[in-house]
Formats: sequence, C-alpha cells, structure tokens
Amino acid sequence: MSPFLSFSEPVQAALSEKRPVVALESTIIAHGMPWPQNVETALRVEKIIRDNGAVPATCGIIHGKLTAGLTLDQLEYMGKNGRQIRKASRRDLPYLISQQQDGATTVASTMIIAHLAGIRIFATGGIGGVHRGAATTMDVSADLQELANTPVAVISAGAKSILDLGLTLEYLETQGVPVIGFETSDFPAFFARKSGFNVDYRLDTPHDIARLLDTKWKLDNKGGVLIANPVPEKWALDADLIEQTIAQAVVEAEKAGIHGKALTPFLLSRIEQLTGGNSLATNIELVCNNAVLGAQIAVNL
Ligand code: PSU
Ligand code: MN
Repeated sequence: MSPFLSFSEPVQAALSEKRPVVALESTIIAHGMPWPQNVETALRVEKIIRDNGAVPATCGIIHGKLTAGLTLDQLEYMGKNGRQIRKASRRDLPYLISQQQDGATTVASTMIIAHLAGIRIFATGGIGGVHRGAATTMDVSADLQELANTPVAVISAGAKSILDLGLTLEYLETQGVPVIGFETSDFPAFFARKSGFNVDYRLDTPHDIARLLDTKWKLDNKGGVLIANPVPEKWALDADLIEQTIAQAVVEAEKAGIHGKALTPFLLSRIEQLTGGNSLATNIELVCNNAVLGAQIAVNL
C-alpha cells in the first residue's frame, strides 16, 4: 500500500472486505459549488451511494496525505474554505504532499487516489476537457490525459459546453478512451441532455457497463472509461439559453485575462450568477443522479 495514502475507517473496511466502493472528488466541493450547498450536496451524494449498496470515498489531500474517505470535519473544512483550498490536479501532487499541505482533488487527481486505493468507480458532475479556443491557448484539462492512462471509470453528465465538446471527444478518441452513453447515444452537455455529438457506444444497464469495464481491464487495456449519464429530464436546462450564458462567461474570462487552473472555476461560478442559481440546482441533481449509477455499476462489478 502506498505510504502517501490514508483511508477513513469505513472505506478501509470496505476495501479489505472487497465490498463495492465509489470515489468522489473534492474540487466540486471547494471550487465548484458555494457553501453551504457544497457540503449538503457532498453528504447527500454519500448517502445515495450507501442507499444503493456501495461505500462512498470522497477524496482529497489533507496535510499532504492522499485521503480516500474524508470525514465530516474534513468535508466541512473543504466546503467552508472553498477557494482558499488549493485546486489539485496531477501536477500539484508532489508539491502538496512533500509540503504537507491540503488540496481539493480534480477528476485527474481523484482518479490517481482511487487507483492507488484500489477503487475502480468514480462518480462526479462534469469532467474537464478541451477548452473553446484551445487551438491557440492549448488549454486542455489534465483530466483527459488521466482518463487515457489510469484505470478508473468516471461517471459524469458529459461535459459543460464551456468546453469544445467536439474537440474533447476527438481527444478522447485519440487517447483510446471509450465514451459510453447510459441510455443515450447522444453525448450529454451537462445542463442539457444532448450535445448533438454521438457517444461511442450506448449501454442501457449498469450490468452491461460493469461487463465492459471488467473486459477492458482483463484485457490489460490501459486507462479509464468515460460514462456519460444525462441530467434527469426534470432538471435539464434550456440548451439555447445556457449556450448564451456560457458564451457570455467565456468572453468575460477572455477580457479579464483569466486562464490556467482559474478558468474552469471562474466560468462555473459566473454561469451560476448569470442563471440566478438555476444552474446550481441542476448541477446538484445531476451529481446525485451520477451517484446512483456509480453505485449500481460498482455493485455489479
Ligand atoms: N467541470 C464541472 N464541474 C467541476 C469541474 C469541471 O462542470 O467541478 C472541476 C472538476 O474537478 C474537474 C476540474 O476535474 O474542474 C477541471 O479543471 P481544469 O479544467 O483546470 O483541469
Ligand atoms: Mn486548464
């Protein structure tokens, strides 16, 4: 076992008894949602996973320890301190660990922790990807490279159209990452159920998805799988309206010169302000919906 890892007691017990475990990220808590909805959502998601027969392992970095299973105190610490907690992707790990600091883990670094801990399934809201304008900015999230290399399945509601979804899917194809639509053949666009782009394959049961994962990893076929689960109909936002809002937020970010790791959190919070909190409610519901599917796949696996 890696000397850099630390487990909560329930996660450690579940892993040693080979019970199903689902990883969760902490950037969504510290940088993706405001307090107190962030902590409320984190706790609700954990409960959903338990109610569906698996054990939740919210991941983060606490005093330099890669932690699988944050305690209630640690979740509240992440949620209350928000932006003050460093957003930690792959490149941030050596610094934060060696300096014994705290970090909120992105999709990429949560995959790394999950893999070290022996967790195969990870549920979240949306992944990072190829940003609009990446042809000149070269802003491509490290999440995509992690999916290419680390054997963890990520359940998301697709990706927000703050990204260039066409280029994001091209990148995943080049890197050999299967993109599976759950009950859909259209890649979902986070707030909206459809993006107009196709997934690689549609599967309609958690059992079929678990079989695909098992097959991929038994083949020793390196890397992860992206499982795209559309937001429930009831919570989906109007695609045209959200598109206008996103376009405005992207222009504002450009004008303000925001780039690098600050860009995604800026766009997320600006969209939330511009939609008057509507997008936050949708965001919360789609994460919960992904938690249900994540637990079901973990149980089947
Ligand atoms: N997209 C969302 N919500 C999020 C994120 C992305 O809709 O919370 C977060 C995730 O933690 C993701 C990270 O891994 O942002 C990507 O950041 P970047 O683009 O800087 O790699
Ligand atoms: Mn980036």
